[in-house]
Amino acid sequence: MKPIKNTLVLLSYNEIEALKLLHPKIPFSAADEVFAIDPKSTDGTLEFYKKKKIKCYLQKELGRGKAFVEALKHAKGENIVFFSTDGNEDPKDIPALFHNLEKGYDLVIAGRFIHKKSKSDDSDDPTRIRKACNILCSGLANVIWRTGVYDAINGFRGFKKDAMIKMNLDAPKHEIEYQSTIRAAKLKMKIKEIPTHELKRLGGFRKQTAGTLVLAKAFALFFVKEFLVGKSFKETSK
Ligand SMILES: Nc1nc2c(ncn2[C@@H]2O[C@H](COP(=O)(O)OP(=O)(O)O)[C@@H](O)[C@H]2O)c(=O)[nH]1
Ligand SMILES: [Mg+2]
Repeated sequence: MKPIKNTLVLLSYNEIEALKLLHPKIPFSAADEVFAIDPKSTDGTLEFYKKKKIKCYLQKELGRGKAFVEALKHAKGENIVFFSTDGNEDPKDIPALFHNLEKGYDLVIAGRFIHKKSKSDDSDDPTRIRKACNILCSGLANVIWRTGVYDAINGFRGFKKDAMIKMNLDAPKHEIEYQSTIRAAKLKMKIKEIPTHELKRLGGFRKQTAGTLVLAKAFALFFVKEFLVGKSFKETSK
């Protein structure tokens, strides 16, 4: 039997509309192991996974951060790529994320900003305030921790499993991605950003329903907390 090297994690919360359209486009052959993490969707997502014989682990608590931590418990591969099934992420980028992890990077981020070939989906952000906040947060993390990336926040990313364990991530919600970029930099890990085109959501609705200002405040508070934590998170690492 082929050893499990690459694990693909599908993240969903009531995404049946997008999942049905995305499924034929996902390059499953790039992974040796595929499973989903889901906080008990009620729209047919779980039944779809069953029909397609995709193993699904149910989260006990809601939140993307909780989903990342749950995935880490189950992943057998040394390389883990997270793919959100709402249509925003281009499945064509999955092999490139695995490829860069295989090359030895600890964290590989699909970046939506600044790079010539990058593009963000701003269809629900007409004033571009959310985009500006994302770029600002990414810039601040770069100035303080030298992350070296333009997009510190996008959830479309891959980790070396060992690196993810060392990061000892504990942000419960959407701050998890920002936390992982910051902690990778604090630990002087090898980070790579590859350009991506963020696509439009395919049906369903955003789960992150808070307004831009509420989110900006949450990220600002998180930023201060991560600043105060410094490198002390390492002490509790397994
Ligand atoms: N497993 C899991 N997925 C989630 C959770 N919350 C959101 N997602 C998924 O994460 C992706 C992005 O979420 P969304 O709220 O749409 O955020 P946005 O893309 O930043 O607008 C979607 O595929 C959601 O279904 C959660 O608690 N658990
Ligand atoms: Mg989305």
